[in-house]
Amino acid sequence: MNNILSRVGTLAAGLTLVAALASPAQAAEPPTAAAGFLLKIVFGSLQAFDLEESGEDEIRVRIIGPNGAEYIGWPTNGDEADTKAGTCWVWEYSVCTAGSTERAAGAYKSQTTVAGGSFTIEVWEDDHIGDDLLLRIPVTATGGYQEIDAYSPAGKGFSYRFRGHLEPA
Ligand SMILES: [Ca+2]
Ligand SMILES: [Ca+2]
Ligand SMILES: [Ca+2]
Repeated sequence: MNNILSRVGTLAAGLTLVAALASPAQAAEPPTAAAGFLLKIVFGSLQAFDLEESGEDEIRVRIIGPNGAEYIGWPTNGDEADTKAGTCWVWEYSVCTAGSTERAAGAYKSQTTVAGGSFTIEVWEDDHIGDDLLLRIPVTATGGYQEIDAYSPAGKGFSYRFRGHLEPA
């Protein structure tokens, strides 16, 4: 995992990092009925209702594995996406509200987990001193199709919504 972690940010765009997010400790646990059943983390859309900054937020999506390893989610080149208020980035499907401006988000890096596996989806805003956490979505995989739907906490001065799901890989 250290090796994978050290390569974050340097992976060539287009290289699919299909990394099982199960930690070695998890893999050593007694098998359950669904052990080893792979689930794909699917990104649907990400809507910016209100920005953290004025003008544009520079955002990125990361997936944090159970051992703390950080994986690039989007943009796949490790950069950030300039986002205006009202923008709704669409990966695989739109759950954008009326009045938003839908934009094709392009590719994201597909990751997999297993039934019972835990990971966290984070959306960050790039800043000069200390980036701003826009969304933090802890997920524990139930083993089947599972919706992921999260809003920024109220009262933060910004508002984002991430939609996605888990599905059998
Ligand atoms: Ca900005
Ligand atoms: Ca910024
Ligand atoms: Ca900021």
